[in-house]
Amino acid sequence: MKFQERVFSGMQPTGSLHLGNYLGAMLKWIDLQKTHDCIYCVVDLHAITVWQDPAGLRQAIRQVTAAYIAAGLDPEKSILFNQSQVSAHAELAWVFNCVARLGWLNRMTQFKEKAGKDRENASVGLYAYPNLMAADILAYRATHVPVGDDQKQHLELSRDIAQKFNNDFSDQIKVAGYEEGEFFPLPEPVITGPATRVMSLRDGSRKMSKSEPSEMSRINLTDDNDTIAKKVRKAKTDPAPLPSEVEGLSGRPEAENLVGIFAALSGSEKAEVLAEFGGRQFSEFKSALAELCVAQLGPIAEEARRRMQDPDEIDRILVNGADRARQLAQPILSEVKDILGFVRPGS
Ligand code: AQP
Repeated sequence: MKFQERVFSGMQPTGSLHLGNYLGAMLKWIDLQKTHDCIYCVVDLHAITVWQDPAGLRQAIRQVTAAYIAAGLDPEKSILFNQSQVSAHAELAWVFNCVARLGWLNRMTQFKEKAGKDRENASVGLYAYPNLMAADILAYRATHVPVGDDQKQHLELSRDIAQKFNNDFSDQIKVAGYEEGEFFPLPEPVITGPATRVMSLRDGSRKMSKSEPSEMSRINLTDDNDTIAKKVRKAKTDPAPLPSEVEGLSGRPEAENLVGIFAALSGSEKAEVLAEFGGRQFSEFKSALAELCVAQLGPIAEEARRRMQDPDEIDRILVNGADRARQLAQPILSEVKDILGFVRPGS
């Protein structure tokens, strides 16, 4: 069976979204709306895998939603909702907890990084996070998942889970009228463009991240124009001028990061950026980059702020999106229950 192409992706409401989220994922989300059926989610169930202050979480869910829409996500065209409103995510995640193997989860580098040395004290949810992510995607039989490079390993695990489910229940899947091994698609990561892993502005070896303590390490989608320009001006660089060729960026992570950001924001490639700025000093390049960041991100921040003044409207959008999402996920979940042998009304 050829699966109908469908896009799913999500972001955690664990703080303000940043330039890494925008370039690594959101720009692609917006682009894919033109060609695909898209489902975009504020993944609040994922957020609580680490402690969240409840009032802060509620605010962050609305803020992330406002940022999505301000960046160009159309909630009429795409389905936009917060994960906890659609119980199919949690239900299917439990099924996948029983499909995925401990050995698979033990290999996940993000758990190791996030749990750190205090592994014994990490939540079970943080460990099982990739199973919930597989459920998010497969509850809609999504075929394409636009994400940043850091999610590649989790996506591979989603594929393994889909494949194992298809194999483990192949007889029941055939009885349900599907071709062998074709109940769930194996979702494809969409990790493209010059900024699939945006690095910290203070340290070119660390990913730009919401949870990094230094505010100067990232550009938030809520920053005002002066703050954006200041952060770019103060970004760490090395003393040499920019190279003229992409190869000249190797071993210069901060330079490579800034050139990648410039390329992604201007819709070009690193080579084109270096063709223009090669041989020039960082001071000159940073002025141009600051201008570009302000021109692109400033209006998003302003529109998100405007939308945050009407939280009821944001909540209405999320409730409506959740209704649409439920209609897609429920029949798939019912089929999963039948395949597993659960008894339910009409089974
Ligand atoms: N630095 C990045 N460069 C490119 N893409 C990135 N993404 C995140 N950081 C970068 C992509 O953004 C999407 C949503 O990420 P998330 O909010 O679900 O969680 P995360 O990857 O854990 O993001 P953070 O900022 O690092 O959050 P914290 O600090 O809370 O862990 C994903 O597609 C991700 O790839």
